[in-house]
Amino acid sequence: MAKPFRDGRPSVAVASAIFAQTLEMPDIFLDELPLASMKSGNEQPKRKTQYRKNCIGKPQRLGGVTYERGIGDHAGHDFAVELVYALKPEYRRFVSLVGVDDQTGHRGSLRVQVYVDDQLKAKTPILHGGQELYYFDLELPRGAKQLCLVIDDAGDGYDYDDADYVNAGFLVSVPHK
Ligand SMILES: [Ca+2]
Repeated sequence: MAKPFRDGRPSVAVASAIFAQTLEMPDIFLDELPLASMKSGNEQPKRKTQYRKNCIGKPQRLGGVTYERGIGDHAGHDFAVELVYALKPEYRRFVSLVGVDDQTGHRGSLRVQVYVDDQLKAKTPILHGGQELYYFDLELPRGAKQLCLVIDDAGDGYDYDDADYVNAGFLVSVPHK
């Protein structure tokens, strides 16, 4: 079984939801934290990030697996959607499984980038509905102030670009290696 890397490089892609079951759970979940800010172009007034649901308020499902914890959102039309979280000193790592929600019926395509204090730390390839998932596991630099998740439509329009971040959040201690 491959192990997710621990050193902050762009994360490994995973092909199977079974792999996801072996991943480390965060100590603090994104779905229990407030958004520090959000940028979503001119859709700002009507956009709403979903907590413990996909972007239309249904259970989050990736690769046939339903996840209880996570956030759901949607790529924007010709603009990137940015979700910003404030970091606390005790946060050591950010982890998240990312993919296109199963409700799209294998449609949709998107990319996710992770920035820490405006510096790109990790990014997915183009993720397609019903296909690959991606796992972020990155070290947070000491003193980092904010984490920003950026979703874009992968350049082909935003239809069915339903992004799930599941088992997503922060670990507050360094794991044994
Ligand atoms: Ca797309």
